[in-house]
Amino acid sequence: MTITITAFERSPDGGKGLARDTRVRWALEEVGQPYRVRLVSFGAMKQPAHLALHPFGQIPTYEEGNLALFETGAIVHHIAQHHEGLMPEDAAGRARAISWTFAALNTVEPPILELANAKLLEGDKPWAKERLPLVEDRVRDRLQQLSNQLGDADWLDGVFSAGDLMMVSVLLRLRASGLLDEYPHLSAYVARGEARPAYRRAFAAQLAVNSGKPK
Ligand code: GTB
Repeated sequence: MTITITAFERSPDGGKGLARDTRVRWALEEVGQPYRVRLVSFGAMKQPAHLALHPFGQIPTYEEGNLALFETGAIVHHIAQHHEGLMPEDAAGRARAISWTFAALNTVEPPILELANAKLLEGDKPWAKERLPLVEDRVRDRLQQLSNQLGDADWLDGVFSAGDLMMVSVLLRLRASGLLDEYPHLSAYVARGEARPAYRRAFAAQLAVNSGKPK
């Protein structure tokens, strides 16, 4: 059955791979599933046709036959459950991979988003300079904990899994801040993720959409 995802018609990052369709593309590439992409404008995302797929008017969405999903956690989990390549063989390993997926989304991503918002949305507020170091330190706390856990292992729990895919995707958002460079185990981990052929194909596909002339 054909898989169709949605992505920004033009991503605000200009193709750096930070919009969340990249993690879904990456998951599909890891499991070798072809997919189509429907590009949507910011305006179209808030129209009834898209809201029927995504109640919050966002990308990405995932359609496969009668099934329509939103939320990257749910989408990547669905892909991992139905295709080989993103989950360990054993039941306990699969459960732990799911824990890491949730940890990426619920524990590591929130302070990273807080930092992005502090810079992008609140950077011009009179209190922004005072608040920023506090927000950065909350990110550092999480990075230190994650780095302690990972050590010099390649992946979070043995073999590469959906948990690593999600964790690397979340950490990539930090690259421009320089914070990742303070944790060599984590920068090496992210680099390993980016070096995967499936990630490279996903990155190239989103770049092809976003590197063209202004539409
Ligand atoms: N929790 C949801 C999920 O994981 O699927 C979050 C989805 C989400 O935030 N989607 C964003 C969106 O549609 C795009 S990815 N925003 C439009 C809106 O809400 O109106 C977030 C994003 C956007 C841009 C950059 N960037 O330019 O660097 C990075 C990340």
